[in-house]
Amino acid sequence: MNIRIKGFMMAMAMGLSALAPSAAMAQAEAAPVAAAPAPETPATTGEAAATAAAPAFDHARPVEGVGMPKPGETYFQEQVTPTGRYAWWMHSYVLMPVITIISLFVLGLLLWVMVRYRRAANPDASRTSHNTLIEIIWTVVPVLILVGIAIPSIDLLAKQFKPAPADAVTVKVTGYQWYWGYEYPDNGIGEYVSNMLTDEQALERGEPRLLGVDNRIVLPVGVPVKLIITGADVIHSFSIPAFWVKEDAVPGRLNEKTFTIEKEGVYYGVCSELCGARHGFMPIAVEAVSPERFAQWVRSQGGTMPGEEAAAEPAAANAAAPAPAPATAS
Ligand SMILES: [Cu+2]
Repeated sequence: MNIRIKGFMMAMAMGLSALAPSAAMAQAEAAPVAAAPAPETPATTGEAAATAAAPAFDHARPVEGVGMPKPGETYFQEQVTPTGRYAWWMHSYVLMPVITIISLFVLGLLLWVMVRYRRAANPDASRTSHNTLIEIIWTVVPVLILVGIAIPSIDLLAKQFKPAPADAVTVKVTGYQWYWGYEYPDNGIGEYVSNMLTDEQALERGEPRLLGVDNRIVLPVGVPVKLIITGADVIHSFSIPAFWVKEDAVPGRLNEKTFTIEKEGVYYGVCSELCGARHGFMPIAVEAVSPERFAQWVRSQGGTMPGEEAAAEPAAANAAAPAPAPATAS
């Protein structure tokens, strides 16, 4: 019997290791993040925007433990969006206490019944089958608990799916096998591709392993952001734990996600829907910067800010005929 189980386990283990050799190798040969030269300050030195012909933009360096998982961590990342903080509160101060109290209460009842009414202590069992008061209590109390949970829960849901205001910064996110494409339709920035860095590149740039990318999404803080999320081939899922964002990227469908980032920094996420062989190697990196720096980045990519066009138009109208030609930033 024992031998048979052992044999089965061995076969399972061998089968599994045969299935995922590349992942195992990648794990083995990789250097740990901790070995990277720890970027103590979020200095803006180093890597300039890769292919920008326009003014260069210095990207921020990630800060160890911010916007990324920490070693040994079992809880949520620190939330940097209002809905994220609300959801965190809901989880930590509503759901967890309710779950804990109910579990302990039921455990206590079970232990009490098992000890107090065991056959040795209570040989002559009661034949009672109904008790109106207790039946009302065990119907009404759970209903009240559920209503109490439903109120903040529905409120949170409504906040998460509130449509973005018209002036929100819009990014179209497309999931591909196996990388992400980002486009800023309102800023005239066409789709660019974001790929994972190799272990060597990540180490060199002080980026976390398996999370660092060559081209990040850059977003302003304090401004509503609207993501339009879709998939090009199979279903992917765009997620950033620090924003409490996780949205499926489905081919032929546009999903929307709105949030406002409150703190500057670099935040990481991963594809969260099994999408094929390299599902585990299509990370997401968001660089949250001040609105001024965001405008700077947009110009460095050859794009324009919607405000710039609006400011230029009245001037043109005053000078001459109502020229419809949009101003182009240089
Ligand atoms: Cu994917």
